[in-house]
Amino acid sequence: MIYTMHKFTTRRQMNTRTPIYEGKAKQLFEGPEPGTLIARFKDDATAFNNQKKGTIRGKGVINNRISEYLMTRLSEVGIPNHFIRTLNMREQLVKAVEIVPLEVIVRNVAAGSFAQRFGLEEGHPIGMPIVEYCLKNDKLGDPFVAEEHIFAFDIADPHELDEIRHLALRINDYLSGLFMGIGIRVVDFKIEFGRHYDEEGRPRIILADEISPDSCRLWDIKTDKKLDKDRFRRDMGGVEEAYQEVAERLGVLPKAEITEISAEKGADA
Ligand code: ADP
Ligand code: AIR
Ligand code: ASP
Repeated sequence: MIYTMHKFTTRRQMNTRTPIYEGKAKQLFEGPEPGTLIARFKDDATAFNNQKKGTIRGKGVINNRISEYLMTRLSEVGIPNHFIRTLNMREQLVKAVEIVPLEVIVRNVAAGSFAQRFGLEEGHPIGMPIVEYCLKNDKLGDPFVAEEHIFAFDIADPHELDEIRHLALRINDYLSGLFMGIGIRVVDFKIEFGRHYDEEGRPRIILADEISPDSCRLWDIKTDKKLDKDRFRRDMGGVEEAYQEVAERLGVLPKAEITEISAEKGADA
């Protein structure tokens, strides 16, 4: 209800603003102050590097809220990140960073491409969390890269990569505990980092982009029910409901608002 006014503002603004970047799941606009950006979360969903396309109704609203919530909690435990504040149902203000073009993946349980690569059943436990790096390049299919590639191609220096790995593992610890508390296992996730420059022009590595059911594998602890984008990737049905369930369990979207989102026609038009 409290979002009604913002909703209209957003739609009007959308007609006059030009994104500076149009991604698969988000648009980026210039922010109101220098060094800021507005991230607008869309309902568009893609998988397998854009080969499969669709819409998940209400996803943008839910991911905006979930990402806000998780980034705020992570700030509280000292994980630096780009989130500044929520602007409306689909938009948040973030610090503009120079993205380190890596998809940083942390895995706790075998699933997806990892299960395939090593011939493991999905759900097979991994002895310790594993951090993997893929080059963020859709045209090349986000190829897997080793640390040596990262240094040789000047994607990040050893000090930065140390920081990225250290933060990724801390984020994994924190998220695993937080989701455990609501009966969800964090199977794996993808995060992105960027360089944020302070007033003296010194770069600092901070967490950027989003953390949401688009970027994580989240399974119900008791039933192993998938509550994430795999439902879309694998045509499992119940996609919207899964995103809603994560939001509800986290307590970030009251049921009444979820009903409103579900009923919204052309929410992302
Ligand atoms: P993609 O580019 O992979 O299609 P999205 O649709 O989510 O992904 O678009 C968001 C884009 O914004 C991503 O390319 C991501 O790297 C970039 N990004 C995320 N956070 C920031 C930030 N704080 N500053 C600059 N770029 C960012
Ligand atoms: N991921 C990777 N690229 C985009 C995304 N969202 C995420 C998946 C999964 C993890 O990274 O959502 O949580 C590992 O994906 P995969 O396909 O390599 O097993
Ligand atoms: N986000 C990537 C894509 O849009 C990969 C994925 O989520 O499957 O294709």
